[in-house]
Amino acid sequence: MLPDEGLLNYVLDRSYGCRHITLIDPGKQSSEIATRRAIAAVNSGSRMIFVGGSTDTPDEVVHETCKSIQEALELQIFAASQDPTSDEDKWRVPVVLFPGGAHALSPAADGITFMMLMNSQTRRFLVGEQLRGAPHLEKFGVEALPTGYLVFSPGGKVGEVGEAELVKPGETELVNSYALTAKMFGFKILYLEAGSGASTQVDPSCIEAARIVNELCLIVGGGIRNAEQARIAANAGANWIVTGTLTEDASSMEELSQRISDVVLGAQSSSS
Ligand code: 1GP
Repeated sequence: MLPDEGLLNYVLDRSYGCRHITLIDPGKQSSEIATRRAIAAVNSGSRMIFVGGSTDTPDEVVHETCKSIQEALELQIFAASQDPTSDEDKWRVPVVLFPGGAHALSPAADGITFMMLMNSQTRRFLVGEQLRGAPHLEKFGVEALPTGYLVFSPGGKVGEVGEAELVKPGETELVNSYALTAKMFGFKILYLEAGSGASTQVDPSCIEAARIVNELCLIVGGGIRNAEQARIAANAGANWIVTGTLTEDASSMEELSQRISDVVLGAQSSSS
């Protein structure tokens, strides 16, 4: 659901401190399960839903998931509007595509992280997939969020598929150069990614090096599983923290809600 201030303003707004994104991979769960998880995540404090992740999910599956999550959020907004004690705005969170390529698109999404995989060694992920996807997005009217995407070691599947020259811990000057480059290209967002299920999160000194470029909104994800890790990333300068695996391997909705509440608290407890 589109927030009142518009998608980009909502994403760039720093007045809420470090916020949390739940990543739902439609290739790994039915749209019903994805929707139940998204609703539980928003109820526990997530302020955005990303849909995507896998590299081989067909459009129809992505669309079904986006549509189903949007309908469930609308229902929650309606229910909240009937109850004076409940907060309607809590449910007004955007559903944003986080695509693995030009195939995973849906007109039911509020926007898309329109990304250049900046450290890819192949044209396909620098500009090729984008070239194929842009006309569809234009037709759908899905808002593109201009995003630089930088993959750190260990990098996981995205590092491999994207043929990324992985950034290593401590390469702060390199990260600063990437951040400046992202700004000069006109990107509003820089996503620092360690890879889904990564054994180590993005090195906080690298987050700090990107943070020096104050104009950029920093999204940080990959391998974050608890409040302390979220706090570390937020303290280093993350504006948003993404978690995916945390949601997908929870054994129940209660466990999922507890895990997300913890990470949200960790992100919010940051001193920066
Ligand atoms: C992957 O950054 C995201 O693109 C989330 O990673 O699955 O490790 O939370 P996790």
